[in-house]
Amino acid sequence: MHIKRFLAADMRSAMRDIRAELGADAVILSSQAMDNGIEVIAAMDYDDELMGAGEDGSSLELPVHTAAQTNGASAYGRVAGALNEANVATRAGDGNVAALENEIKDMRRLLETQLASLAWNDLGHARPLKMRVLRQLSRIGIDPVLSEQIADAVPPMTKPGDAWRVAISQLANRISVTSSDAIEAAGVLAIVGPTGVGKTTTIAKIAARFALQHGVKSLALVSTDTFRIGAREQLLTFARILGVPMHVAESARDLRAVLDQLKRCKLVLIDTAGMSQRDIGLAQQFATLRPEGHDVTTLLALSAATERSAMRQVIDSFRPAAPRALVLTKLDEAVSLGPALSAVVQSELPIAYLADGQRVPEDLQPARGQRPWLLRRAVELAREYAAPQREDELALTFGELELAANG
Ligand SMILES: Nc1nc2c(ncn2[C@@H]2O[C@H](COP(=O)(O)OP(=O)(O)O)[C@@H](O)[C@H]2O)c(=O)[nH]1
Ligand SMILES: [Mg+2]
Repeated sequence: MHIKRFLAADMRSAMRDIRAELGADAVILSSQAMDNGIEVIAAMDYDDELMGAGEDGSSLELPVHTAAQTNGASAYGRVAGALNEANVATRAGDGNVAALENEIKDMRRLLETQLASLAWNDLGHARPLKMRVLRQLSRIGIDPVLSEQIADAVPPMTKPGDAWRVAISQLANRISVTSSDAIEAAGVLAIVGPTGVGKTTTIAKIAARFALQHGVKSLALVSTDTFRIGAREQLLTFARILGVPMHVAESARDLRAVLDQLKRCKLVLIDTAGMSQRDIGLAQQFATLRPEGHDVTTLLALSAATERSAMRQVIDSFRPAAPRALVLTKLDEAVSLGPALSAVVQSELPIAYLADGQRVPEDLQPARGQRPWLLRRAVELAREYAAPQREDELALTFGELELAANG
């Protein structure tokens, strides 16, 4: 393909110059507004035999590797054909710049799609093992960027039969868990997270577990969820059943007073409201109590049934609350554990507890020792529920990542 750069005052004169120099079959690859006009990259009509055979240094070799040559040629042929059509449309359209720019955008997108698809095909030839691992991780619902990291960490010489096991252990290594005993020993635990993820239920479960082991004398519950009567009542009901006191704190100042009162308790559990700015603001103030001797350990509750993009948003929103660990809830409702596991890895936080049902306290497990279970479950769910994979989506997702990684 013979590619040349044109500078002109406007698109119309650029088109004229391109036509004069490269002929009527020249195709536009991109255009960009410059300070004093427009820069257009144009190419002579695509020719299989001329691929990368520029003599004057102005030609660029597109990154097609031999292994994908057959595939590549047809993909480029399609792109070139489409570009030609755009060119014809432009000539007929008599310089409608906006329409032309849209065409160019479409063409560029098409080109990118095709390049991604070539990169994906290429990977199949060059690193079939990596491609297989990527397919499997994608089936589990693992984030693509994380999947790339994991697949790259599988040594290329791994026996095909071992690759998946190695990949899963690579994933497991990136998930950290913490001891719930150590967390509870910290003394004051607050659970933050979006409304409805199971914060209050988790507080009740932790309280009940603690009461079973240590009795209720050194245990107290605090609610900062002062907006919704129902929410407070819910905690109060649990508190009554357990026979532990429940306190209410509306502000950081209230909380300081309550915590002063509860200094002798071994475990104080703080239930919070949700995700409004006020809730996050209050959670942020937990840290300000530290210099006064109230070291509040914050746990972020994440529902495993949340989808990937929302998961990321939750983690970002609660960063100011400086959570020390995660509680993964609703594991019994999730149809894929990919989003949760990806979020755990990307949050760089350890998991403290796993919740897999509504029963208090049975459906809460310390996360310690549960990693194999989590991964097994992730694989089982994928087997049971994952939709068939679409080759074009895989190609687009991973092809683009491959292109980005290979420059
Ligand atoms: N299936 C399932 N439901 C849960 C779990 N944890 C909490 N729930 C339910 O989710 C709903 C909201 O829980 P709640 O503790 O009030 O959430 P909060 O708004 O974060 O305090 C309630 O119906 C709980 O019974 C869990 O692990 N699995
Ligand atoms: Mg609640």
